[in-house]
Amino acid sequence: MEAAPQPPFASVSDSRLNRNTRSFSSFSSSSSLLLSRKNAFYRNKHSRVKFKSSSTLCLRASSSSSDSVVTLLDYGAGNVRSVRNAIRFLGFDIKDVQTPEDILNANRLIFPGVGAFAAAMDVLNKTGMAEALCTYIEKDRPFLGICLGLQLLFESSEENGPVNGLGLIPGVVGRFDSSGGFRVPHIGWNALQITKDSEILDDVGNCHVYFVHSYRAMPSEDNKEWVSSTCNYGDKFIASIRRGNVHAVQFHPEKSGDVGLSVLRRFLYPESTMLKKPTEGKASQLAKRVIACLDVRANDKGDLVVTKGDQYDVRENTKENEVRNLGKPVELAGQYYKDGADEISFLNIIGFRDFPLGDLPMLQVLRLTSENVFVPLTVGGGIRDFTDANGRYYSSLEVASEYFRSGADKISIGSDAVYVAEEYLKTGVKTGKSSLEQISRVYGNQAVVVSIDPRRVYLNNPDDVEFKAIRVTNPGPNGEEYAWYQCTVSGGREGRQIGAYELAKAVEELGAGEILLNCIDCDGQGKGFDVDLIKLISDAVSIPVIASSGAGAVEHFSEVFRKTNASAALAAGIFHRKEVPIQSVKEHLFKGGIEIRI
Ligand code: 1PR
Repeated sequence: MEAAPQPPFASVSDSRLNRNTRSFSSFSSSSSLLLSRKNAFYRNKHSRVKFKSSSTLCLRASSSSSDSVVTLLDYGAGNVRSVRNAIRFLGFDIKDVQTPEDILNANRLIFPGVGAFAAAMDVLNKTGMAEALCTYIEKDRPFLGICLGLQLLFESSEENGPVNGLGLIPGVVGRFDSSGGFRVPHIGWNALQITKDSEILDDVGNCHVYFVHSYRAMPSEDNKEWVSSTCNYGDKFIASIRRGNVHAVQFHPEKSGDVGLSVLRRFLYPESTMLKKPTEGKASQLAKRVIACLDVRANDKGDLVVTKGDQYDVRENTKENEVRNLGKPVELAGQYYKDGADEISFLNIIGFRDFPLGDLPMLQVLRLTSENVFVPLTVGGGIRDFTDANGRYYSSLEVASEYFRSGADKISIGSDAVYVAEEYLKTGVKTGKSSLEQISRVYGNQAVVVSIDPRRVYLNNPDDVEFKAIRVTNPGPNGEEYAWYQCTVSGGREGRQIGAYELAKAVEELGAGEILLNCIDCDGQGKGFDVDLIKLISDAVSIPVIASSGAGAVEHFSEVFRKTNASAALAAGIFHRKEVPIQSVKEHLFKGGIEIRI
């Protein structure tokens, strides 16, 4: 069993997060996050669960009693830190499964399946846990499977298969079909159609929950007695199952904000007297996401700060020429979560020159943020193979793994993806050894974002270059009507001989699950996204594209969603400078009929 966790939202002392002995962040202000959290639970002195509709408290479950312990089946294939954090946040201790007997003896078992189906089944079979799981579930013991933890209950999966599953539920897990224009992986906040009373979904109502997966199980006559909700994404797939005390969800409650926490809470406190919350939201389909991005780097004093550049120049235009400081990373991330950001990205913008695993404060930022922020976290910067000063070699997979272990749900690769794509386009060979291929093989495509940093190069004639050039809406400085988008590396410092279009298509083939599409010309300008570029790339690939750079007003968000196939829009400066709150963006989109998570 793990050591007792920090109380939720305990103030983090500056010493937990410092570089060069300087403090640069504390989470103390984020206690307001908890204070505003509605419907927190508490146990009174008789240890009975009560629901307090606008509680300011989230006390731990009685630590002496065995019902304050949740058994967690983590077979070590990936990041289950978020699930752990959510369980602790709700006041429970965690007992990790070490042997099959731990499963059989559990009072409550959570199985957050991660990684690939075949690899997971292999571990479960070899360790005897598959049999123990079947016995536990057949005895109708309290169980909650999450994501792959739902899929493994079925007969088999097509993922690198067919591969046999636990065989408890009739059906085959198959891949989403992207031929109808639906982007795969299915990433984002989608709506549930609840088909039967499942108790743990009582507060979901018409709210969105967060999905991230490429495979899904389908409802059928044979499994209809299990299905408690479905979701539409191209086809209608199983979003959750429930039979007796056995529950499983395809979405991620630990990443679905307050609504997701309520799902976990209802599983953890089954005998509570909680009232069903009135249905709020208006969810009907996959929502467009609004992402807050935090460019992070050390300033000249060595403090890790959130900064923001103009066209990637992050230094103030003063005599001192210091790095612009817009706040503390953990604190700002907590604030954006509270404000309704659907996702938060941290970009370590000088990761290309520092060794990221030497950058312990950045890892600490992730660890602390993930304790209290229950929406997806992406981290990028410096993910590549690296040999340190002592000659020790670290693979990009090791670097990414450390980010995942520290709380990242997705990693983002910038410069290295450019080198990898260049090599792939030159040789036509997938070596399987590149950062992109290795990380997506181990953690899944959905966990790998490629961040593209292109710069416009204007042309009079599109045939003047070997790269994809397009007619641009706003001609260049000399009246040029065309442009190609040249990829850069090292934070825009070096232009490469590859276009954003060629790069996007290559990295999709190599295993990227999503593209973060910046534009150096628009970055920090507040004049709107580069709609030409975003349309070009989002039409060229079938993975989700995040539009980035240039947001200056709420209208820029509706424009990019109306005119392109972007799945999400990211902004930095307007949020950091408090010019446009996230809620205003959401209200504007909602009023304009664009589906968003409320
Ligand atoms: O190359 O793998 O080490 O990754 C480095 C990462 O850091 C890349 O994702 C790259 O985009 C980012 N980066 C490097 N230098 C800078 C810089 O600004 N000097 N940040 C930088 C780029 C990220 C954008 C920005 C939007 C929105 N900024 O996503 O947040 O343009 O800004 P806005 O709304 O204020 O216009 P590697």
